[in-house]
Amino acid sequence: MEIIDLEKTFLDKIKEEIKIEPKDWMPVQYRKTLIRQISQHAHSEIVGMLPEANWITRAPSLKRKAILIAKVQDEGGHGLYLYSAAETLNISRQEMIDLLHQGKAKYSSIFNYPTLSWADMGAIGWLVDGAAIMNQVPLCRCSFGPYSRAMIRICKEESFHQRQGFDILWTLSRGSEAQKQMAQDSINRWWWPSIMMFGPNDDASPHTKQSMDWKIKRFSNDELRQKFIDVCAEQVKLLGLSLPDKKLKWNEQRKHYDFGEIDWQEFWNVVNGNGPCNKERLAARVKAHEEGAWVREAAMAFAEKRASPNPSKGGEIVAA
Ligand code: FAQ
Repeated sequence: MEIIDLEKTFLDKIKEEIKIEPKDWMPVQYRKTLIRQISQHAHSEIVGMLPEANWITRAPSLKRKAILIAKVQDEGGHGLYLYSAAETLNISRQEMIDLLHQGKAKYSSIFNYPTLSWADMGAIGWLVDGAAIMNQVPLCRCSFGPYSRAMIRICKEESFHQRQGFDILWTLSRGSEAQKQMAQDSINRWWWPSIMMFGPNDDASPHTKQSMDWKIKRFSNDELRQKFIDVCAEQVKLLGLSLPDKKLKWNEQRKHYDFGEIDWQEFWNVVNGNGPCNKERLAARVKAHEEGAWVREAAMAFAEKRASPNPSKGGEIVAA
């Protein structure tokens, strides 16, 4: 088939909401965009384990500790489904991880902030997982089959994470004055970085238009950010706490909350590697990867042993 026909078939599928699968023809740039976005997303899940893992040993009860361990483990699982989805686009996991470790691949800006108090586990669940869900539910309808299918399970788990975070803040907000203060301080620190997670404003976002035309993204960065702000502005009232934005105000005409100016200089500073914890996060990932080399080697040796014919059993393939 001529390229022009292949492209028409591809675009017809997009138009008719038929998923693009790994063996289908796709434009080079569509493949590149997906590898970029899915691998960035996978890296975010894996690096995103670090800020919360910091509190596992200091969770205030056995129940909270068990829930936090399960949550952090879920994030690791999300990273693995996403690396697998990206691998169907003809890039290896090792290549993706190398790019992360060399500082060439991005991961979400949010994970470069420190977790200073137990309340941060609540704010991360409520705000960071909340923002992740707002961004990721539309990705369940992404035009690329493996990514959209991975997102279905991820979103179910993220929604549990979001509720557990809200529950932590709810408990603190009904506790002592010091606990209430701790919750408020945490929201104050996590609010602005959370709304930066949606990415630059639409007019400064080079990828949005093409990604929306290809139905990789279903909503723009600003549309999703506004939806998130509208939801949080109401939910924070239930906690009896506030969001740190004096300009946050319901606009009856727009039927949305107006909000203050985002500090884009801070956002780009963090994205470009100069946030409060960028170096620490990357160093922790590189160390974990290096120290885990023996596990990968053992797993490979085991897989090879399982796949090799065993002469003592007449050449049949045996389970080790
Ligand atoms: N941080 O043109 P756009 C989670 C980059 S998972 C860092 O708007 P696009 C779960 C962008 O890559 C959180 N970089 O790009 C969890 C691009 O750079 P490039 C992660 C950012 O792709 C919870 C440049 O700026 N979620 O939280 C950020 O159309 C709790 C221009 O931007 C996903 O990855 C940022 N915030 O839209 C885990 C979701 N924003 O590549 C543990 C999937 C933008 O040209 C604990 N990704 N950049 O050098 C997406 O939906 C999109 O990729 C966006 C960006 C919306 C993030």
